[in-house]
Amino acid sequence: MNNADLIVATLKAAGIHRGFGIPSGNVLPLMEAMRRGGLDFVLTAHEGSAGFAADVTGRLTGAPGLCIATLGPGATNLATGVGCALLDRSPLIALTCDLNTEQIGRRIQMWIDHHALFKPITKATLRLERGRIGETVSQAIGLALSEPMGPVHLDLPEDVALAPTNEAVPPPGPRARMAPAPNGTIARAGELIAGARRPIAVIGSSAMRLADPSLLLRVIERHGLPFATTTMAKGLIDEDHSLSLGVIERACRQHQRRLLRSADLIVGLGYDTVEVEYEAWIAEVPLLQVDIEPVDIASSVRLVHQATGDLDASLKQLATLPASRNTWTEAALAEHRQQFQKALRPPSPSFTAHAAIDAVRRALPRDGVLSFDVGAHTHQIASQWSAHAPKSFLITNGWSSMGFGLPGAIAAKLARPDLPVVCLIGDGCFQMTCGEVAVAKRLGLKLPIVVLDDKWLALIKVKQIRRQFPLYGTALQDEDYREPPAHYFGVPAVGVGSADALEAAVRKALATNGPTVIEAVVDSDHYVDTVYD
Ligand SMILES: Cc1ncc(C[n+]2csc(CCOP(=O)(O)OP(=O)(O)O)c2C)c(N)n1
Ligand SMILES: [Mg+2]
Repeated sequence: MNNADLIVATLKAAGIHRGFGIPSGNVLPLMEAMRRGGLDFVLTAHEGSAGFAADVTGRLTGAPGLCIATLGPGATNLATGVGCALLDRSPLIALTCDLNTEQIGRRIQMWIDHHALFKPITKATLRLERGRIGETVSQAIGLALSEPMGPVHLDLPEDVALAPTNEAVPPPGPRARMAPAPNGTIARAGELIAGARRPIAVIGSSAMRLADPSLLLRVIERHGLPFATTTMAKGLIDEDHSLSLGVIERACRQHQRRLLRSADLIVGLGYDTVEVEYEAWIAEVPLLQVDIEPVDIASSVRLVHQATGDLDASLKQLATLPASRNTWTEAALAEHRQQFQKALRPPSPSFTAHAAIDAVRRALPRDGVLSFDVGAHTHQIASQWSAHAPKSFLITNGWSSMGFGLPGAIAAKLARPDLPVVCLIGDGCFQMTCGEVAVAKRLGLKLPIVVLDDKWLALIKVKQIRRQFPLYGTALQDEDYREPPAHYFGVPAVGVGSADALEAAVRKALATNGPTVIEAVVDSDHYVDTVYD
């Protein structure tokens, strides 16, 4: 056994079954160990995508995602995906394969200091050294999985990878549990909830990592709390619930702000301000925060109390306190939901982006997984989509990088082959990551890839309009629309110009082996009203 074999065995023992990346000569010893050891290497088109795919794998499997790159430019490409795992709090191991130990630090082709590169975008960056391989990989896994979860970087010199070892494969370490919130803090939280007449809970992305997400529903129902969510927390409770208010701070956010500001208590449940700061929307409403980290707020925010500690433990306690009551009525909440959803769909004779998103929702079964991307479409999808289950609504909002959607969908389909998965992305994001279409093809993934072709980097166009800048540098396509080619990289491509045609195309693609690119030619002019209201 060499050190590369030991690394592979240690990763496998932690439940890691695949790694995404792009090789070079320096990576080959590790890849050979992966082949021998039965840890799949998934070749991506870009290392950034490997990072996003590993992030999503971490979210869905509970074991850290793994991504692999060569030195220098491989590492810098990988960095974009690794940063995603930092700000979206996903467990991830980023492995860079380096020169031989004695060459490190010299002026040699491709070499840069990987530890300096990864320091600001990881929880730790560690050197793999002879004799300390098992403990270092175990340490990295433990750190990635401790709250707040995140990425850890490991640098593997080629000679270390190839060196024989007699270290034993370390057993998987115990999962670090956070301490519960200090005694009495949850009881106080319960008193505040019981004393409020118009409380609203806002569920955030820390709750995505609950061991038992059903605790959220128990708290909400116990105390009759109307609940909204951040973008990433959608689906943790079925949005068809009668207490559901939908997402905050996305399309038609003023509707949501008006309601939130009419509350007399906001209860942040796992609310991580990395998605959106409280001061953006909370105004004067008192805040009760229940999360894993102390709250990060501007001085304007009226924090009345916070309970910081293990979120499962906090919610379990909240769910067993005596039930509380408030003055909200189901009718008022239903009316609000209906007005919000109506505002998101301004009528238009053309094939709108909102109609396209609804068509995709209709075609994807309730339990299906959506992976989407960053742009104006993100705002529209977040507000308009109804999510019904945890881990069914995949997006980056802490990192908010274009290029997440397609590798995210590929990783989701690999992790959950039993579930239907749809990728829904803007044309700008498609242009950034279209090479991954070939990856989906090679892997034989049943995957509709819906591209919202609106000819613009629409989010930036809308910002130009709002700020009265002339439109410049944001158009993606000047010429008139042309039907897409018959295929991209052997993946069939179809153009659709209506909601019905899109729905039919997605249904057909979900029943077809392999991926399908569906280009939906949409009119996104309504974003000026819906996305920035
Ligand atoms: C890596 C990266 N570069 C730039 C941005 C800024 N940005 C956010 S949305 C967007 C436009 C996305 O265009 P498209 O995919 O067509 O989506 P649309 O806004 O048209 O829905 C840009 C450039 C970003 N978030 N990430
Ligand atoms: Mg666009």
